[in-house]
Amino acid sequence: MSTTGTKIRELIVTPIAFRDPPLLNSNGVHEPLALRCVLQLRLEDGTVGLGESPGGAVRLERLDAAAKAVVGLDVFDTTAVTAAVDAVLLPTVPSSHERGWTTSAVEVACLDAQGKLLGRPVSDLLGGRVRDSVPFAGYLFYKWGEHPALDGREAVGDDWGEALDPAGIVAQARLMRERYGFRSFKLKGGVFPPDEEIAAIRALSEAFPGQPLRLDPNTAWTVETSRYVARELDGFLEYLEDPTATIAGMAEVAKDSPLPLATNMCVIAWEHLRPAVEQNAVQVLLTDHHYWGGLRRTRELAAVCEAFGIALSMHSNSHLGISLAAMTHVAAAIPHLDHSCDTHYPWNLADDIVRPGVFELRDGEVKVPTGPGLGVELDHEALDRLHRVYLESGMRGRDDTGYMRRVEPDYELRLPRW
Ligand code: GKR
Ligand code: MG
Repeated sequence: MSTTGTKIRELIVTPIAFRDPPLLNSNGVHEPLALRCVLQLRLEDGTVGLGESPGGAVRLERLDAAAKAVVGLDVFDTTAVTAAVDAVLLPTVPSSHERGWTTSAVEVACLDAQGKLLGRPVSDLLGGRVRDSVPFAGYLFYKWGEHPALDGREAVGDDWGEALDPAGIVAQARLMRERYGFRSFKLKGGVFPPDEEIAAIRALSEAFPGQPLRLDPNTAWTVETSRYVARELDGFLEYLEDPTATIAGMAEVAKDSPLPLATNMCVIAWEHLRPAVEQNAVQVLLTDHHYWGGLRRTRELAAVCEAFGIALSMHSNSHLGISLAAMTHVAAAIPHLDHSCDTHYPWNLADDIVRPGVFELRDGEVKVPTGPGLGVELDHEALDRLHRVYLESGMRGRDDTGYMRRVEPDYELRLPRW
């Protein structure tokens, strides 16, 4: 194929804001809006590749810098594209993890464009799919029934209702099952004292016998508390996720934990793998192509994990359909994906920016799109609308703690809390 048409003409980055319910976590509560950036990578022949990245002013600024660095490069030379973006960020962004958020989004857009040029799905560019559909877990959150009235804004409810105790969590899981057919569940913990969250997991286990369950308090616990919870939940969880902070802390817990420990917090860059393996800190890694360097690097990461006997799962943040497409393609191409993937999609899909019809979460799974590239089409009207929401909101970063304090002024962020 000649390279005349495959050069990158421009990268358009559009910041958007979309609705998010009041989901609670160890840092506070989700704000009424979540931020993402949508990437449109236009080639000289007019082909457009799509990408999606977490939003906010800092990430937007980096993506804008990346947009300038990639013009004129060949879309098939993702090594050069990544190197160009990395080089432009390096002087101001020393963390490889942080640079990864930008390089990953650009790589996904390149792969989408490549797939469109070749008429092949992205999973083929990753070596081919080993499964036709990808299992996802129902991601359960403690939550308020509505975003309270604040700053002259009226209260905003949703059709999930309140979930602040074990019965509420079981009811939410039933709704998730009814709407999307999930066959495994993850509970976001770190919100209530550990015994209450242990009770919620036991209630889920009783309501859904035999279904894989996991609990993730996002480092809300000390090593001692983590050990206690691991003992209490032995036999109830497939893994315990980020009970405590740091590789060393997780390694302490792992020493006598009857449960495998998982992370998407202490092993988030290539340089973390060696100490994590040496200390046997984690037995399950939640990959996330959004910061591990893209879809191809995620496949490489999977091979490294396989070599060291670390099982694989997948992390997610609030996201929309381009990200779901990318997650689905890479999960389809990873031979040993040991657990269902996380996704926030049910919480956010009402504001999607891809045209409906391609994706359906059914029986807890998403069919791998077989059309060219990621297999999704941008809904330009939705994109324009959500861009206006972003501009009007004035919101430029995620602040779960600040929002919580505006609603409950005495709230203090403490990690570990218990
Ligand atoms: O959305 O509140 C949340 C989650 O806590 C998210 O921010 C985490 O990144 O889902 C994530 C996790 O598994 O840690
Ligand atoms: Mg997690």
